[in-house]
Amino acid sequence: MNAPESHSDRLDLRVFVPAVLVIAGLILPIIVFPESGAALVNAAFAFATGRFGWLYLLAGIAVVVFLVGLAISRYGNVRLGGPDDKPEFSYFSWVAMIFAGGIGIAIVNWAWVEPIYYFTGPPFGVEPSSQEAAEWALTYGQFHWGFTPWAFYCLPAIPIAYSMFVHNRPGVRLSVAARGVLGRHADGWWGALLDAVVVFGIVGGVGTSLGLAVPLVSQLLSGLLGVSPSFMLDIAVLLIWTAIFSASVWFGLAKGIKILSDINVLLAGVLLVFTLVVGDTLFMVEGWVNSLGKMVSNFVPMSMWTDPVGDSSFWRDWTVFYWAWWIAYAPMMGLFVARISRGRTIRELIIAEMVFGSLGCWVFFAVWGGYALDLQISGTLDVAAILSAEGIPAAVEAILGTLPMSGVITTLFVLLCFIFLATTLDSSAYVLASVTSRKLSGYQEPQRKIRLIWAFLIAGVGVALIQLGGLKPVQTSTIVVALPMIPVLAILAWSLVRWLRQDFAKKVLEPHLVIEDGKH
Ligand code: NM2
Repeated sequence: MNAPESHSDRLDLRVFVPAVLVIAGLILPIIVFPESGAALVNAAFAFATGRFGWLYLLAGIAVVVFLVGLAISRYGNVRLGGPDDKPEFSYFSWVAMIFAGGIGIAIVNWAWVEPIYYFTGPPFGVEPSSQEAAEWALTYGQFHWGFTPWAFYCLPAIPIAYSMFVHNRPGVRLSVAARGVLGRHADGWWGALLDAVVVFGIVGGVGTSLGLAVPLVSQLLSGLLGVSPSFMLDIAVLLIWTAIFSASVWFGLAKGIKILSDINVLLAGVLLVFTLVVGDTLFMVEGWVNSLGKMVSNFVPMSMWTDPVGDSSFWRDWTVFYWAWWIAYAPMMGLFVARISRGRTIRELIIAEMVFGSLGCWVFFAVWGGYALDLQISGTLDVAAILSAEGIPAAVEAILGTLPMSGVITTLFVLLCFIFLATTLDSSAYVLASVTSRKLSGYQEPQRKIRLIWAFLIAGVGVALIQLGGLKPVQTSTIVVALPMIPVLAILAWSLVRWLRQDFAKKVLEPHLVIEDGKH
């Protein structure tokens, strides 16, 4: 283990100040000039997804092919760490942290309602609300939360972990992982720009997640407590959230983030099993099996469907939007997952993300999505009508209301919402603190003080966005940031391949393939 340099964990003002300025510089105008700010951001978004929608799709399938190839190749055996490095966490906690870090409040909103949107507005020119539409509805949920997005999450983690634990380079930053290609520019302006964009992406992303989460939880709480929704309730919800995730980030990886992630996964498991048992179990299970088959056999067409002749908007509105959203979170996830993956092999990392990450999301969509679709098709509850009239929080509340013991279940669900978002926020604050520390090694934790500063900054951005209504433009601009991230992903992959070739080509090829004489 490398002895950390003294003061290496101090706040690095050279990164912290520009990062805060970038956040303020991008968020303040949106809040101060809401109309022109929103118009500008929307134009940038329309440009990115309108002109470059195809690029997001190509990037998606390319990343899947690259990672599957890497996992199968002999480089998959390369251990992210020195010969004495043992994994820091148990397999369950490691996978739980990966899952809970990258999946937040979005899944508890969308798993219930996303299939309903697909059912009423299906792809491939299918008749809305038809049997075919129902099958695609379940399939697309699995696709948009499956291999491709998890591959986006996984890619940056590998070169970052490689730089941290194989090369033992200090600095938990994306620029460090791009060094294989950027060379010494990684320490100069290019590197600084890259890290500033990453910080903005993370703060914008978590700010938006908070903004999505507070209305949902406020709606559910106001129903449960019999109080009417108000600004004070929103702020109370936000304060509880801040207390939970600040505590978790204060206690650090092993005592805070890990424990909260374990609870997160277990509580989600309880609610999923409950829904599976009390709902039409067979419909959900059959729906899942069917949709996995449909996804596998249509994986390439779904991945590359740009509808050039029909020019429908499904692929842009959903696939491109989702790919961009996941890419926006990918640097945060890369930094976080790299930090917790010391001692794992490249193959293990790819399997944990692409297989177990996807599996986790699939279960949510199969069970909650299947349950909601069953309500819709059987006529028990017109979820689609509630969605279009009152929005997602009201639809989720109505769906929860159809479950037996709905009061208890809704209470547990609210608890799950709190924990699910908190586990994304604590990883984000942890990563931001690492990025803005001087030269942290992969063996150190960022200072508590810096972790808390970021926790409060995130909460502050959340309050400002809720209060001043800048949520949508900030979400949109976070997604716009995903476009320049596509070449960055390519640079990271290239860096990794270069390093692997330099460091391991001979080792990987020689010893394993020799058949010793006389042994046959
Ligand atoms: N993703 C998974 O709030 C959240 O759930 C953050 C969103 C990228 C769609 C992650």
